[in-house]
Amino acid sequence: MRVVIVLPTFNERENIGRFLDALREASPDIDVLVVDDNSPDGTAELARSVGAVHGGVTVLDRASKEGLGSAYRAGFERVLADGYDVVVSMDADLSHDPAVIAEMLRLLDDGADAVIGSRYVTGGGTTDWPVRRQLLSRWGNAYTRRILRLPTRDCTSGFRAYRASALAAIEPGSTSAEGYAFLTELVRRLTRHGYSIVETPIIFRDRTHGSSKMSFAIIVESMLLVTRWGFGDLVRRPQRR
Ligand SMILES: Nc1nc2c(ncn2[C@@H]2O[C@H](COP(=O)(O)OP(=O)(O)OP(=O)(O)O)[C@@H](O)[C@H]2O)c(=O)[nH]1
Ligand SMILES: [Mg+2]
Repeated sequence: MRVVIVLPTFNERENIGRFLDALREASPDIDVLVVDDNSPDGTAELARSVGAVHGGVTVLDRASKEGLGSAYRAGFERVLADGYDVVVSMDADLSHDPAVIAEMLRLLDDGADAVIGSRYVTGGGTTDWPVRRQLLSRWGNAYTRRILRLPTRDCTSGFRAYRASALAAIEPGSTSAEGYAFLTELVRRLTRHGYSIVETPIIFRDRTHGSSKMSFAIIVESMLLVTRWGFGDLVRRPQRR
């Protein structure tokens, strides 16, 4: 089974080396595609030099910072064309523990089409997050789940594994969201296509190096898109009966 991690990075120089080291320790055979948006701090060069030592690391260089959704679209397009069997997504800031990947692969093997590393199922959680960040994420996820009638407790976790055939079928290239709403958009499409999504608990650790790219605009985009999708569903629903 050929597995690849799509790893979007922007200014993760302090994390990328540590991330690749930890990944190689946990999963020596998994390839990595770093999708870097021309980070001014030299993340891409460092990823290349550490990657040359470890092997199996490719860097996709993009011209400028275009957002998480756009980075994933480019990365997914590349790895799906390359014929991988499983596509994993992770953050580069050490918030996601690479040791969990083995469990995700086991769940795919058991028949899941996608596995979400979930903070909001029993055994999952976040550490070191300020209360306002915890509330925002919890409230946002509860709202998203309810208004879009999604089966998952954590719709915005970036730590996931997809069966490549399922990911290709939902056509990530035609999504529109720029921020983390992109992740909700994929859950929504997987659900609509009838794919099985399994959540496995993760403990999300807040980054200790580098700075967050979360912005007010990204939060607003997510709330507006979720609300718009939800109302769209409401208008369409009676016609489907
Ligand atoms: N290529 C690319 N990567 C990005 C972009 N924005 C964020 N990332 C990366 O995507 C991953 C997750 O980023 P975010 O979900 O925005 O959150 P964050 O910056 O880690 O902020 P925290 O909330 O503190 O975790 C990290 O590896 C970031 O470096 C972007 O515009 N382009
Ligand atoms: Mg992060």
